[in-house]
Amino acid sequence: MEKSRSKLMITALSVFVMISGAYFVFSDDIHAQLEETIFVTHTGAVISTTGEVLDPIYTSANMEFDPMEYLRDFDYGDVSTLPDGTTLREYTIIAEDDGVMEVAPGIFYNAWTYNGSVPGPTIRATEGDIIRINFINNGSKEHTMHFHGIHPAEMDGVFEPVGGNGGRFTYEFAAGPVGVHPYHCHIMPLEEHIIHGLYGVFIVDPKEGRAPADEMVMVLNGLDMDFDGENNFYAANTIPFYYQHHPIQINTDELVRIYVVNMVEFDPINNLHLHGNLYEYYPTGTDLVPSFYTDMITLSQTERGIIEFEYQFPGNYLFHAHKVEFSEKGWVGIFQVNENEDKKTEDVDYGS
Ligand SMILES: [Cu+2]
Repeated sequence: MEKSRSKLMITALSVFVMISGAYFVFSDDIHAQLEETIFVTHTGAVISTTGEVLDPIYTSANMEFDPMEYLRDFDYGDVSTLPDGTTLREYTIIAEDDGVMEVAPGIFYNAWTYNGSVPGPTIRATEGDIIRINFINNGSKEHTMHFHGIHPAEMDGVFEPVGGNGGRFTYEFAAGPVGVHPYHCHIMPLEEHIIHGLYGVFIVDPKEGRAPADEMVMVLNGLDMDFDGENNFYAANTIPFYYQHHPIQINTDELVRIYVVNMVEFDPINNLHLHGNLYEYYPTGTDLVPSFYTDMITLSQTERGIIEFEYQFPGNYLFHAHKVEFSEKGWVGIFQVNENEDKKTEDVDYGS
């Protein structure tokens, strides 16, 4: 009798512990689910919801971005010659922060842009050219342009915030050093201004030039759709999976040169793996002699370089992050290597 009573008490006690445990586990979830968020949309409407907030899903898409066009598009500016013979390259860059871009079917991103795209235009010059940028901030927040490279402090785009609604600033400096550099907004909170899209690529060519090549720009970027400090998608040039669905056409026996810049925030590293080949790698592009011959580079925030390769055999070859999570969330593409009719040599029968 005594034995069965204590057994009953133990059973009752364990049921109580289980139920209370379950309450503590589930009550947090329930409260989290019921938490209301109130916010103002870009159209001025006040929305209250207990659901997950994507910013903003209710305005229409108003941005066009073609990753294939961006890939090989270099902006040399309006060119003139100064009295001392130096080349002057002038640009007008307009910042905005109310863009909405459909980055995947039905998935909209609140993009902040330089000249209406993410990334902004690829600014290209020869070492020693004078770069003059007429910067206009048509956004609602303060923005700047901060270039990586060598220039005076007041041209660094950090301590001179440019006010929204038409604020202006003229950045002027000599292009240098030779290489590939990022530019981006440098207003705090920096992560927010970068993750929304205010960045681009600045290429400084050596005076003697580089060997002729099929040249491209790849900005490796992440998209934090719900702005919780974690990326939901990854890409080369903004649109997840774009170059997998639209393979980049290149030719056998033709030099390909890619200016690669890693702008992924939040994740400490990114990387780039090429299939069926290896490439010469020039870190930051500052040297004309490659540092590595590899099929894998690892890049931290704003780390960049130039990769060069030629394909011997035609066919489809993947390139992607070997951080598999990133490739499965969009950072993957294909080079479709076509037989180079100009350089076609004797056919060799491999593998038979
Ligand atoms: Cu900004």
